[in-house]
Amino acid sequence: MPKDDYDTMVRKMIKGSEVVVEVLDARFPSLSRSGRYERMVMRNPTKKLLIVLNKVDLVPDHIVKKWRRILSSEGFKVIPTSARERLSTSVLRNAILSAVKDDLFYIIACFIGLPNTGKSSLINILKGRSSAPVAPIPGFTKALQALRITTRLKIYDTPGVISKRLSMADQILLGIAKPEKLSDPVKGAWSLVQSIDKINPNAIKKTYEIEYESPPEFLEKFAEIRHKRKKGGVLDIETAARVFLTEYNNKAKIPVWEDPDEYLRLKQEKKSEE
Ligand SMILES: Nc1nc2c(ncn2[C@@H]2O[C@H](COP(=O)(O)OP(=O)(O)OP(=O)(O)O)[C@@H](O)[C@H]2O)c(=O)[nH]1
Ligand SMILES: [Mg+2]
Repeated sequence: MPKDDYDTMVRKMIKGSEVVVEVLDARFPSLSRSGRYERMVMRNPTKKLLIVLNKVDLVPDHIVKKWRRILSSEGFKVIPTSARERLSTSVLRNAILSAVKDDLFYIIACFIGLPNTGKSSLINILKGRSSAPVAPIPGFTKALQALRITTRLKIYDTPGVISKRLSMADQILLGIAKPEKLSDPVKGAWSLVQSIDKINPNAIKKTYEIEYESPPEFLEKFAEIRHKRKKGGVLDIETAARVFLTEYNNKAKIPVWEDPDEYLRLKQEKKSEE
């Protein structure tokens, strides 16, 4: 289904829901936000928006706390969770139920967000058994799925929608660009190394114990230690690039997250320019 149709589907869901739960990747809260959907919910005073920072198991506590403070100060109710470790999922259920007034007995909530942030995983836990298919493949949920969580609460799982404002480099960093769909995986891998180095210059070096001066040098050494060679013994950089990208997406081995202080600094800078 084309991306625009997913967007239409999510908009329809937001229109039909009392509570909208925006699931962000706790590693990249600012990058994974959708201002457009947020504004759509905020414009309507009868709707409530909850922001979930999921995958907190991949981020140090003090970073999660800072993001929570920042987003709360912007006026949002923020709930940090980990579907993997089943952290705070009942807090999330209670927050959804108490977001609306008591006189409203039946509540419809929808979960929105970029692909792969953990929407289906969280809904499965709230439901208590696997109902929404989960996969390490971005764009796994293809259609709307309604799940009754309690007598009062029905939740719609929506497919993740990639915003047009996200650059390819950011999509790769967020792990939502499928390696097999990239026209040039080598350039994709270089871009990922560059993005990660910018945020945390030691993350890749420590994870793979490889010293390098540039992304191409890293990838060559990565191909070497993974024994990726073509017939004749020449290094197979393209296969190494795919392996590196796939590992990054599926195993979350590299410790990397957006810096909340940098976010605040940029926000301040923008303000003083206005
Ligand atoms: N480490 C970690 N991984 C998680 C967590 N929640 C989900 N995942 C993993 O993230 C991947 C995507 O999870 P899904 O629940 O399918 O994500 P989704 O948001 O429904 O994705 P789409 O359907 O593509 O929009 C899976 O490999 C999950 O196992 C979490 O809290 N921590
Ligand atoms: Mg899903």
